[in-house]
Amino acid sequence: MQHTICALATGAGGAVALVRLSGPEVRRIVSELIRRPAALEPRKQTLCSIYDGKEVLDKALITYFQAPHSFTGEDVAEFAVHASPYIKGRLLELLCEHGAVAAKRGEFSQRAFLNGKMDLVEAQGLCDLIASGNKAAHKLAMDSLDGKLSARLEEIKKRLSELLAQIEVRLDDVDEEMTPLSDKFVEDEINGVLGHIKALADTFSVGKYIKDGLKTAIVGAPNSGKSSLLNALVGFDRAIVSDRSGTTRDTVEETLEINGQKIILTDTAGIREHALDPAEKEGMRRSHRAMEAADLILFVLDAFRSLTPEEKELWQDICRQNKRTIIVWNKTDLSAQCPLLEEAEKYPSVAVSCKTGEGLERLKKLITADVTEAQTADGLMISNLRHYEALLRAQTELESVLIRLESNAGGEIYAEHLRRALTHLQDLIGEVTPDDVLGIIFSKFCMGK
Ligand SMILES: Nc1nc2c(ncn2[C@@H]2O[C@H](COP(=O)(O)OP(=O)(O)OP(=O)(O)O)[C@@H](O)[C@H]2O)c(=O)[nH]1
Ligand SMILES: [Mg+2]
Repeated sequence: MQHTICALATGAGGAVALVRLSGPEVRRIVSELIRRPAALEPRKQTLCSIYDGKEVLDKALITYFQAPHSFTGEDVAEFAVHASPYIKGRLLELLCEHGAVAAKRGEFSQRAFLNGKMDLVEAQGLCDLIASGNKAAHKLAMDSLDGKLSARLEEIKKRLSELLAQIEVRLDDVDEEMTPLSDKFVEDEINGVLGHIKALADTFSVGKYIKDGLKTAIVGAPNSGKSSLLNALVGFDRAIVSDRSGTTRDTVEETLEINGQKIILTDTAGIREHALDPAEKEGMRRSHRAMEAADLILFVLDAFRSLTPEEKELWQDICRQNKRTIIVWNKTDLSAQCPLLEEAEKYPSVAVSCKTGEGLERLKKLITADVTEAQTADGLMISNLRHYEALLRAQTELESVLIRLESNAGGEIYAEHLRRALTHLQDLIGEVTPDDVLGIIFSKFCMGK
């Protein structure tokens, strides 16, 4: 039999806290604590005294949800108690003294999943929803939680299953009474499904930024205005600005929201050939590290002066990294003309002045441009590495069918690849996922969820 589990579902602070209890013993445990059997009516809140021995621990609002009409699919009670650390802690102790056990991370969600209340994609959406800190991340999580993403995956699975059935039925047709499937038909079907899978997988590059934030490094020569740019974008004096070269030593990080998206902005030490001291040298090493870790590079140049040899070298270095990069010509209040930069036409560029604020709105649009472009037609996106990898595996199997078609390998082989592709999609939704993997996935959820 399943244990009855309990946990605090709310964080620190506040006036009211929520304690959750789920499992077969909920009615008994609650009745013992409130000393009023039969007081619980499903989906109704009841004000009850919770007894700790002879004393009343608190007066709580208890909501009872009867199985299977609850979040977990089991009997559930939620106690809204006063948020004193003593009351919260003692209530959990009392619940355990009466037979409940402390829930593991994500255990309520895991039970909801096991009882068919939601699939793995929806459960992940729920976890992301709780963590979402901005509008874009919220939408992404909501699409996953309310089943839009699962519905798309089901459609893909259905199409593949139908194709597989058509192939398998012909494998059993020893008398060859059925018309064979043409290679063209199989190829078209596979290509159709591949199109959907690839479109979804392609959104990962951006989906993960929406969830985790876009790591953006501001790099360039000393005095080009990197720290000024950081300050202008975040809207306050975060980093020290001065007219002396080599002001910034350590990297300075700030998280902000641009057009509803999370951006993790890092200002770095200016790169030049000769560092004044070991601290500046270490600063430059950190600049390179930030550049390597970044998803997006803002290369800042002083439009007022021509390029130094070190700047040219740094630019070559950036080009070699093959990363999303935006060229930012700064100080356009001093000069209307930007010096020539090799291969600049390959990258988006913008002229700004950190002093007057000119061009900053355009820069912000460029920073978030990828997200607007990368969405599928209906805005569905994936942001989870596990989902991405499962889609890639399914994609590889389908591409194998296309290759095998060329050598006329036969239905047995096509069916095998299709079965494997389907298994990867089922794993994504959680239909065939082994228990230990489920345990790992749910252990990343928060307590009380
Ligand atoms: N006129 C003008 N001056 C600017 C602009 N942006 C920055 N400056 C000035 O340029 C100088 C250097 O600016 P910083 O932001 O400290 O430059 P940095 O790239 O961070 O320099 P390091 O930290 O030394 O690498 C300061 O005197 C700023 O006031 C601008 O758009 N226009
Ligand atoms: Mg600086």
